[in-house]
Amino acid sequence: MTSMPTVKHKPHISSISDRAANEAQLREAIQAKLHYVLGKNRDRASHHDWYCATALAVRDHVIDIWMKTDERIAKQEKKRVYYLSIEFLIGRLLFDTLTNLRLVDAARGALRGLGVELDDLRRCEPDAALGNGGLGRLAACFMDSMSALSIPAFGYGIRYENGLFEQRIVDGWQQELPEDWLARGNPWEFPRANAEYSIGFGGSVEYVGGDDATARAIWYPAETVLALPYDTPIAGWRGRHVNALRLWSARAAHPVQLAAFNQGDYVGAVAARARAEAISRVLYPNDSTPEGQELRLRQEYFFTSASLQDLTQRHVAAFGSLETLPDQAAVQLNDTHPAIAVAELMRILVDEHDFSWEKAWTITKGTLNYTNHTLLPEALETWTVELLGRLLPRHLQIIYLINWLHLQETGKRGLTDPTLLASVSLIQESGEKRVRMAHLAFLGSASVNGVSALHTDLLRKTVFHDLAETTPTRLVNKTNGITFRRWLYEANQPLTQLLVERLGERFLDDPRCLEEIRGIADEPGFVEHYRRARLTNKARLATVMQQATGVRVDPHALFDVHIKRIHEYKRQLLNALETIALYQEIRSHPDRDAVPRVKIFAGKAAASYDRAKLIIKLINDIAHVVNNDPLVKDRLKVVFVPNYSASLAEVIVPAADLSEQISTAGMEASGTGNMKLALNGAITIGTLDGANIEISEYVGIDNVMIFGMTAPEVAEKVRAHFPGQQAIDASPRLKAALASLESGMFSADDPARYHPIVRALEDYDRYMVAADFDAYWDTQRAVDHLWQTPADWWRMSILNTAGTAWFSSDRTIREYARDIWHVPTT
Ligand code: 26V
Repeated sequence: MTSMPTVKHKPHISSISDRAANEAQLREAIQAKLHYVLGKNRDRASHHDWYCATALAVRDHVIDIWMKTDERIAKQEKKRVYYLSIEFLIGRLLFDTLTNLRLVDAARGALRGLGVELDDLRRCEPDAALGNGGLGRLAACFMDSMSALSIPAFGYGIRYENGLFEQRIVDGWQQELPEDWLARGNPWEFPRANAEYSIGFGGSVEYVGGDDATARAIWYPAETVLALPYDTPIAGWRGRHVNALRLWSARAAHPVQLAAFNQGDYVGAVAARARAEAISRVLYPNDSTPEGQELRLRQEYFFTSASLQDLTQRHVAAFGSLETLPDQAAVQLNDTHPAIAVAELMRILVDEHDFSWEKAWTITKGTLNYTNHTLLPEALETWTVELLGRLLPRHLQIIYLINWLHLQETGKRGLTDPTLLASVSLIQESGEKRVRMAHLAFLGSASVNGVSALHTDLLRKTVFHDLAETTPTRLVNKTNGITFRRWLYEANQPLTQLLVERLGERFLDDPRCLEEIRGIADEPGFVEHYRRARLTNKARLATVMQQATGVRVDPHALFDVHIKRIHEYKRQLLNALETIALYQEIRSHPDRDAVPRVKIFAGKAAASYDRAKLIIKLINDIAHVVNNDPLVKDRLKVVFVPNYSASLAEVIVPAADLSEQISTAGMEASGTGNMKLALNGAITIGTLDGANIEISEYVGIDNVMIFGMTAPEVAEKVRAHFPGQQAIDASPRLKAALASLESGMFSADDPARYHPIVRALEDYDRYMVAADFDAYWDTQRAVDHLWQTPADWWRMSILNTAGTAWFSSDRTIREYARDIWHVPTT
């Protein structure tokens, strides 16, 4: 693990002696904002008004630091990092910013003096849900860590007008409603009118000559869209450094087509505008297959081109020529969504800055880096040559030339086997010709990384097997991490307070000292406080769940938590089937004691993913039957908490006793929820998948509950098209659970509802739900047993908190900085 030093700088605002001054100053500032900016009278101000006034007052502090940071960076000519991501799942910013500036108590006091509770305001802020799940949340954690470590960085993405849809559960089914986070304004963003760029689409290309290997060209796009930047300051820990998250919004170059307008064609006159502005209208689901999504490709090119134009222009302004770009800029491509950057940077260098192809290629490969986030074949992006050529004709030419030179190079190395050449080609030739974006990103990057040890290992063995063979050092691992500021200090104040009491404030700066609590994992006083902190969090979650679903639960029961996107590979179905089996066990032994358990589920399914939506309905159907069965009493409760979000996770994570990380081995690239839950002391029940493996290494294999097949075992069964029927026949318990689904026990209104699920398992158990069922059941019973020995349970739980310091995104970012970006950190 790389070192995480203690505080070196004078904190901007932190000491307790400053608190009274800060409080008085903040109170005054909040009142002034309410009065002069919002034009509101104190007596008539709503919670939302107070929220806005507080955000604006806090923002002033952020701006002061932001300006100083910018000055410092410009003066020192530091290398900059650019993080390109089509998703940033930021969540709320008020409390986060207050935490990082160490102003929480001052703000609380200031507001109290005005008769307002900070915690009421906190909930007024809508989540910036500009992401689907792990990938977007990782980008947000990285933004926090880059600021914390004083890395001069920009996040670049899209300012979606509608973030991830709102999920309602109606009669057990998911319904999607549009989300409208900007409806009441956004105090955190700054539009920057001085940095707009034109983004071209379609049209034709004219050659104007060049060196041997290339021909410089002029692209005449048929359509131009404007990219307008909105900057959100991201304040780092202790307010030492502020970076910008720059999100692009699409505007039509010509809002109204005058010719059409003058002819009375009012709809036609604004049609181009609607088409242009659709680009930043709505976030796409990342986990449904992108079939014919022209708009998605437009989004990808739109934000990639705007970002590259912006950063190259900044570089030229400072250094005169793009020749030195790799020395001054490191660009990280978050998955393949910005992979068109490889062709776009080449276009900028060759067509606009007159570089030779060879020189341009050296600069491109020295500047770009790529992170892969999935192995699932259906998730690897490809675009048909037809669509790419129609939308980006110049880029397709560049891609073909890159490929031609790459295949020539491969041939020169003596690698001439046609199967090998087909596998390393940028163009997939089987069926309709498609461009492989992961291959393009791989070739155009200095460094390519996976997001957990297992994932990187599998990348080397599968997707990039042949590409990595010729450039073995290009592929590296950077295991994901999470920001402890949001996921411990903010989300779990009772536990944080206890840890500060025991370890001192230094723990907030250097979480590695969490290791020290290993020594007190058996100390009754500490255990009791740790347990009470959890109980406080569970009581809070119980209230939230009752308000949301009407289901009452006992905070003393075991809270078994499965929260993430709903996807077959994440196996919520396995958990649901075990729930049915557990219910049947309770019913057949009504007088036996059982460990009281609350099964908590939350997560959204992509709107078009029917099977995932059926699984949500199944969980709700099971909940309905179980929760209303008087025989069950408090032994089992099932809750599906609607509308999962970053903010909801902040309430659920600190209240979890058990963390469900049960993806089919080899399918979850890393997972980051697993880290959040372990840090907060939940014990993992999980497979040997993604970062679960590293979690079990760091917390100790005896402190996690591992079960199920390994990735190689799964791969073999997948190859053999494993029929689940075999496993079902061997497991009376699974058989009984499936029989109850077949009989309509959980769907009296539609007895056939779950037949497709049963049939699919019997036929081809692609996700090994049947194959892993018995192992999962047995491990759950071992969990019951452990719960009945509280001393062991709490020891194990504490050792999870003690052992997860390595999963701080500060550690991850230090590794990126050292090995990929080559920039210093504090
Ligand atoms: C995309 C698709 C598209 C087609 C249908 C199936 C499918 C399934 C998953 C995806 C997600 C692709 C990228 C992604 O979000 N990966 C997630 O990245 C996280 C951060 O590295 C990581 O923790 C998760 O394990 C990984 O799934």
